[in-house]
Amino acid sequence: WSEWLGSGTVLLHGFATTDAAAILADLARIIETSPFRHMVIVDGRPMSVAMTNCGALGWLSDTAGYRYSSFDPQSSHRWPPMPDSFSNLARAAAIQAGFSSFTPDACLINRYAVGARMSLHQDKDERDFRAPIVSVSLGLPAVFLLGGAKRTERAQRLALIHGDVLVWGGQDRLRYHGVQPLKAGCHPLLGDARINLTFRQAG
Ligand code: MD5
Ligand code: FE
Repeated sequence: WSEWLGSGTVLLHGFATTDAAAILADLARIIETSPFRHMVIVDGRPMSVAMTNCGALGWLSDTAGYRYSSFDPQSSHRWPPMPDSFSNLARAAAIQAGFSSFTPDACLINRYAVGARMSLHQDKDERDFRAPIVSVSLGLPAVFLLGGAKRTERAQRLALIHGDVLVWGGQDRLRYHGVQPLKAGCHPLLGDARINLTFRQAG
């Protein structure tokens, strides 16, 4: 079932559950070419979340800042192509939320180990904020923080479990958000990790 959390935000409960095994099989091939790595932020400190990308553009962070690039700086090759299992799921989710022309060109893949977190931020490295963002949660559950348009607005806590898909569009596209430190657990498909796929139209 689906739940509207704001004028442009819809939570599609379990939308990715049936495709999860196929997606994880495709992910295993992606990380053979572009493995997960801890990118650093401007001050040189590594992020607790490990990341990689697939698709024409990949999101990067290093001491020069945040940006999208066609190339994986670690392999100096292009990011692996976005598998059909990924893009079909993202487009189907966007359609459910009323975005019929969403064509993701970037998929950031976040891997949370126990204790990994993402502090409150906005996603604003993309060219056109009119395109929505689709986010797929797999593996261990997480507590998602959904803030407002300003950092100072108090954040709502939201439990995201394996198979949940969120679509952020319209007014909600630029809300502050984050993820609380991952709690220990064991998921039958992913063990002690959470994987998040974030689909964007970045270019
Ligand atoms: C995660 N990742 O669970 C989240 C899912 C990221 C990131 O935040 O930047 O990699 S994406 C959640 C999201 C995306 C765009 C807008 C909003 C939330 N929002 O307005 O709340 O690893
Ligand atoms: Fe984000």
